[in-house]
Amino acid sequence: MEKLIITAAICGAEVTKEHNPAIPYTVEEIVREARSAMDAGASIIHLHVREDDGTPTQSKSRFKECISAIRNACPHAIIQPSTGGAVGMSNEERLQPVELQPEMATLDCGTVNFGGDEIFVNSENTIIEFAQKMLDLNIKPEIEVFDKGMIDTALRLHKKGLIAAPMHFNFVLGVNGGISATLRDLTFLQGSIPAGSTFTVSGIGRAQFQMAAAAIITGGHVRVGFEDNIYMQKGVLASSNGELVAKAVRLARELGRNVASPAQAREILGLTAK
Ligand code: KMH
Ligand code: ZN
Repeated sequence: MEKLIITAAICGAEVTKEHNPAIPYTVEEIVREARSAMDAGASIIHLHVREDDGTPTQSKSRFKECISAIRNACPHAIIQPSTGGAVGMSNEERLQPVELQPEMATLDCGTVNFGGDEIFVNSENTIIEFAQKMLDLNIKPEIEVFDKGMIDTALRLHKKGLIAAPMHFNFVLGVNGGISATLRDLTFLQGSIPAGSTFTVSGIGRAQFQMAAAAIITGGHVRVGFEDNIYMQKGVLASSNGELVAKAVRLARELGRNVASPAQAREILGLTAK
């Protein structure tokens, strides 16, 4: 089986220090968390950034500052900025980090309820605009899938030449409003993507490590990190993203799957370091 790529979603846009005091806001904290994840075995840093007070931002200059500081500390990391940002941001705001021409960026392929009154809006025209921009800038999209129809949308865009093959998907399971974190639904998603594609699995909350184990044994890749889950186990907060990555590495070892280095991850994903 292909080596396992571990992505660390170190920050997110929604979780706060009130949930877990280790959530990073400042550049220094973001670097601390990226380094802990890379040292533990991650290859990809899925990156959201914040103002120093924790407010989520998609500011190009804040991303530039954080990316360059992460690169200094972890020169091999694959840095994958979010173009999802936070609920309610405009397309223009959300797209700013792609102007920095990262190797990868996220491409959210549909609208989803996020619980309560929160709706994460991605109209078809938005998805087309974002896909075209990434194609023009030679950025590999990670196709974010919160529900099965989002795969179908990505496949339609692929047919129109807006997303290149081989495609890379992130199955996010367990968001309130999205597909559930069950083996049945994960299998359904896995069976719905074209041969030759790669996929990562992000289980939300307590499903993080159950879904990670399922991904490890079925040839998928794994995302862990504070964006999706802040606990090591019920009632025990993780002290760092590195702790969560280390648990994914232990699972992989126990299940007989080797973990990819960043160079191996680039090879698997067909990336050329920029
Ligand atoms: N924070 C969510 C609204 C992404 O990174 O592309 C969107 C999100 C997905 O996290
Ligand atoms: Zn994200």
